Amino acid sequence: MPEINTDLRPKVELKTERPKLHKVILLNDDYTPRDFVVTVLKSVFGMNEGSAARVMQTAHQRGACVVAVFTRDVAETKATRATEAGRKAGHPLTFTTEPEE
Ligand code: TYC
Repeated sequence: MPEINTDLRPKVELKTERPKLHKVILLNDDYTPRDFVVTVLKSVFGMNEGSAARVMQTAHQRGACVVAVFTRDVAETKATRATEAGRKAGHPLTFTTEPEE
């Protein structure tokens, strides 16, 4: 005997989408002192000396380096703060953001 579905409640699918993550990217330039880059990475991104030095060195050698990923708001706020720290000290240091695929 075929069974008949007697449940008349509409099926509600609950979907909670994960917010898309955004990368903060450090760009190399020819002028910002290496120590300054490391100091900004430590203060804005909470990195330790070793990780900050590695990220700085990678950007220096390859032109850019992903610092970390965050939700869009946090990524943009941190990139702006870090870039402004450079401007305030007269350096062209630049951080950008881009969505992760
Ligand atoms: N290239 C800079 C120099 O030689 C140092 C530097 C490294 C600047 C990484 C920016 O994202 C950067 N003084």
